Amino acid sequence: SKIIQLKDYRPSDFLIDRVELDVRLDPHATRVKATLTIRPNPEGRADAPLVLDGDELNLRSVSLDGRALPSGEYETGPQFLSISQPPRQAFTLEIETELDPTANTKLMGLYRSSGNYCTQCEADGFRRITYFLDRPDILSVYTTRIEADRDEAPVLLGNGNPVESGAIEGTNRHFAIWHDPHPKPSYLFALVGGRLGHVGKSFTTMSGRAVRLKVYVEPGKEDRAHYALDALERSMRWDERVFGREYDLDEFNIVAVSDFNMGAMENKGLNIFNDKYVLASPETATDADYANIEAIIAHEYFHNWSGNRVTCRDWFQLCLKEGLTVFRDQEFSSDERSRPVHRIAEVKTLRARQFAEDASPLAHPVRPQQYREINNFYTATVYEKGAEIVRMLKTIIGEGDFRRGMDLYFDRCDGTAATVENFLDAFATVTGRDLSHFARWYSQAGTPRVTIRSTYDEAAQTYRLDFAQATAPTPGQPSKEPMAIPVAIGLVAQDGSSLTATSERVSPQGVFMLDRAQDSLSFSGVTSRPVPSVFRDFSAPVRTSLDLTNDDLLVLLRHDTDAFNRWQAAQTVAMRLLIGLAERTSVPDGDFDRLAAALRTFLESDARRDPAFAALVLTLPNEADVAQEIGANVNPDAIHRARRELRRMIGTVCAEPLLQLYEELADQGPYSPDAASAGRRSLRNVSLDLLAAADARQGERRAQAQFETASNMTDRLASFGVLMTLPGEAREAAIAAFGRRYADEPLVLDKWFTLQASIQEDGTLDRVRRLMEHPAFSISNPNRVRSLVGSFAMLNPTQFNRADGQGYEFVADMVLRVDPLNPQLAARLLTAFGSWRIMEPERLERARSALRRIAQNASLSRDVGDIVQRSLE
Ligand code: HT7
Ligand code: ZN
Repeated sequence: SKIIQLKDYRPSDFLIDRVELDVRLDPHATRVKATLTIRPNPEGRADAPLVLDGDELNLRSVSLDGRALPSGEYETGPQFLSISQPPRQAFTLEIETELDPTANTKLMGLYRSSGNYCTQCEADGFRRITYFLDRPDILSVYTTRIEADRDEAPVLLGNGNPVESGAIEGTNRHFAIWHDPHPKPSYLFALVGGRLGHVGKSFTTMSGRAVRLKVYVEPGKEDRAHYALDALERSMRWDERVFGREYDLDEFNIVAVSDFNMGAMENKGLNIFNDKYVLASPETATDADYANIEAIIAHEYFHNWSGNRVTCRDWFQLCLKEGLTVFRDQEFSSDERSRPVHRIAEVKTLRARQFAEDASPLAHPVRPQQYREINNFYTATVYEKGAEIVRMLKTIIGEGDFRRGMDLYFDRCDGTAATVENFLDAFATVTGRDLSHFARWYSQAGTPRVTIRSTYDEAAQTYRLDFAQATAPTPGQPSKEPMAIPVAIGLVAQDGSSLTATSERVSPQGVFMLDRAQDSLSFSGVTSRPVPSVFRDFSAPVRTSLDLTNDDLLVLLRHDTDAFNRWQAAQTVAMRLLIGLAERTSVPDGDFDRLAAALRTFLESDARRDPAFAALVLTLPNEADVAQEIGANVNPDAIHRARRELRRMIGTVCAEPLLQLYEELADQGPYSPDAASAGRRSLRNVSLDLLAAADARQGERRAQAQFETASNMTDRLASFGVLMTLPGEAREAAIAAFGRRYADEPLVLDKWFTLQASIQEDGTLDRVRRLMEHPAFSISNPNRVRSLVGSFAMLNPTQFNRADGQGYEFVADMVLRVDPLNPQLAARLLTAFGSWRIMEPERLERARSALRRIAQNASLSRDVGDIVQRSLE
């Protein structure tokens, strides 16, 4: 299929200034009348035909300036409508199409979820509603009239402001008209019709305008929408305070739906959400769910400026809105919660998803240069690495210039479809800097590795760090250039006292710019051999090799003023031990003892100050991280055994303080999702897990008791998770009890599916197969498929990567089964094969043959075809 290239971009030959849509909702025969005001683009070609995009559309009629077009004057198929000789001045095109939203299982365009009508147009779903110039640089003012049966769809929502609504006399139907004054690309179009309850409140913007905020959910679940509404209000206030951005319509509506391909969608004034990221109650949602809801509500709201008011010229610029908006939502969560704790969580996700992607056959630049299927580029690289680039920019130019640059960017680009160059230009203007080397972060794929060697000269009291950077080849980029890497750095004395050493190459903010392949940094006035603390707060998305001993690292754990690097130090030591255990290379016993002892001291002296941070320090790198770090010839069983063994050792040495914390941190008072309370729960639950790793029988009793008496989902699920690691009757009883208790709660059953699919035992594949027959499972609901099949593929390294290849074959079967229904979902599942090339030879061959079996299928979607082809290259 066709490859689309960034270098081929050219402006559209036509513009569409106004779109009037008249949508008559019907389960199988929805009628859409689109009246488009079109004119030739002065920047386009003069004699070009008008070619509109379509996808699976039924054309009913087409007329131009009020005249029905005879069939000789246009050409059409399900994928296009073209007029070879359109007028050379402005004209009106009226197109009528008919759709079957009930038959739409792809969840793109207009579809039904639990009987309600909703839309998803990003990236190219609008062409499934009407023929259009479905590209993000076509900005139009939309008016939408929606008509529906009153019983079927009492609530009718569109983009923008409500204009009019009423009954259609003599029928049981009614209508609503919405007008959105802000020109927008078609991917931000949305409508909703259905039976929905809501919660709402009024918000007064910084300039004093009143905005009605509403969150719509399944009737009866309104009490679970308050947290989302509160998060929305806090997001709006934050964007005013931190970025000076105000909301620009009279209403802001959020609708939760049960069938959704991704997390949520930022349609102008009408965000549509996967209900998993809206609905929350203490009994059904965990602390992590609350944090996700807050982050995603904020993310979609922040798109109103970074994405909607300033949109993307083309889909190659996706990171322009996504990377920037992830950065903004991360900053929001950091301000609302604990900054260091949030930073660690961000980096854990980045490493698990983006570093893995960058090391896989699917690696691509943050701004790709080509794609076959754009839906496959909503990736960790575009989102998470895209956010890291924005953060590095801020680190390099400083807070004041960053804000001035953002203001200039919004100012210059408001109402336009912009590029990454436009974004960087704003910062180049305010700082007077040349950012062309920095811009390489957008075009060069792969995670740089920075190697650092240290030399201390006691006589001269100098300390030197030698840096080298290198990036491994990625698909299409065999050789790499050096990157501009901000290294936030400090020196820590062995006894923890502060060091006043200086280097002129380190900025007053403590940042050294590494922009060559090799460079050195010298400090003078260093009175004793220090421990370097580099990449503080994870100042750049790189991997690091440092010549520090474990003892040096434990000094950092104890004394570093940078919380991120305290955590990182413990992770690095643990990673070394895990790799040693997994590869059976010799690790001196003393090394285990010293880590366990350091953690014990930490628990006794420090854990209570910041329980959330302590919980992170006590959580070992996960098995996939260890596999990544090993990088080749991986045996997942050995890694699993190693991690279990290290947990057991730490649980044993730290049993006393862990038990004390477990008892001390017991649930007090009613549940609150705030970060401090969540932090206490997380430390307590990490303690529960380590104690169970050290003593299975006692651990089982403790987990069982917590499971039965828990007063909130966080504690219940954590104890359920611990029970999953302990085979036996107690576990099976808990599984049955959980299943019965939440039989009518699909989102809670998703957690139940996930935890069972994650059991690292031989029987799990059969268990997953059986669960696919469970009445709550549905192959057409993305949340169900992701929680059962996706979790098996992504969260169960030993069973997905079974030595006999059955894990791969099962996931391949599922990809082939889901593909005809929902290609996007199938393609996502398939990305679980991302790490197949790092496996040991036997597994590697089995994974290859499963991938080949998929590739040989004649009727693959473009989505799956693209992923399987790139995975095998
Ligand atoms: N901008 C949104 C992306 C999205 C999406 C993309 C493809 C198919 C379905 C989709 N649903 C949402 C989400 C976001 O980043 O805010
Ligand atoms: Zn987004």
